[in-house]
Amino acid sequence: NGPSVAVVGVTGAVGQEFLSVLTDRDFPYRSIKMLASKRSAGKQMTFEGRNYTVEELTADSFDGVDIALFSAGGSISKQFGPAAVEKGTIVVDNSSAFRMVDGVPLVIPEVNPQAMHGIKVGMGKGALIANPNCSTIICLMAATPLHQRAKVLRMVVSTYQAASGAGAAAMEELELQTREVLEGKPPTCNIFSQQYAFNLFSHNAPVQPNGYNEEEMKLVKETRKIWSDLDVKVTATCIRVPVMRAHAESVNLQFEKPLDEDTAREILKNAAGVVVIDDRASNHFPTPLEVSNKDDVAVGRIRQDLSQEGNHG
Ligand code: 2RA
Repeated sequence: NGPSVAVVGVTGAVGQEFLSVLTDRDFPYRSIKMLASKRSAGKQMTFEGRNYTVEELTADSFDGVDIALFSAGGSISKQFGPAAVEKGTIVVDNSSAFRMVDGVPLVIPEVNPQAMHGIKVGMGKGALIANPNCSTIICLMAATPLHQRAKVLRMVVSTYQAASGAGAAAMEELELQTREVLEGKPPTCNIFSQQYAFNLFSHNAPVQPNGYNEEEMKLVKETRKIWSDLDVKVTATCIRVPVMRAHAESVNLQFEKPLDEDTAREILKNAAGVVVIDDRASNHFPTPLEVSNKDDVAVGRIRQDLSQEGNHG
């Protein structure tokens, strides 16, 4: 029993993660459709002991599908998302296509599940649910429990984003470039316009006239929507670092009410989906290697900001 599921973009990095999460969470599906572009159609794959043929995504793919998980880029979501909703499918979309559209819930389940109120699987009524950008999800998983206690007025975020966020091809490019550089060969730059291995650079998203790139502006806009707080001040700097998986972030929060670091640590320890790794004595804090392939957001380096009045070293 359980709902019928479709994974759109199943051959991509996120599509593969969708499948792992279904397994990890023991998700009780009735059937599953593996959907991808024409290029990948016909590929054979095995999932949970069953063989599947990857099917080409078309407008008819969603007949009888209860839940569709989309991660095949914004244009595919725009083309097929609404068609799926018409067929009564609940679409969970990982692209940026609908995130800022009024009436489309932008949801981090641990943060604002109430935004999905009224959306129910198995009622034959379709709906679109967007999930935020990766940088916003990570940031708000940690910041929201603190925000609920002391209200965040301003947030300064710096990111250290891994290859995985740019997809499977970027991960392959990082590996290939690392080998090429070590062998003294010129690095192949197909996905990024510059050398990635042994380097870092400003995030590859287009830079806007205000000087911020689109990745940075997602943190600004999505935070406001998810917190339903148009006044929260957010500024971000997003950087791509040569790490295979798992983004890291520095998040500096300014609160309306006082909040000491011990209280903040306790709140985070009790927050759903968050683990605290904050061992000053052995200089052990979260690392990408440690959190790769895990669901929880790891938080560490929790401390008062000495530059703020009233905080002493
Ligand atoms: C990245 N925005 O660039 C992506 C992940 N969703 O890492």
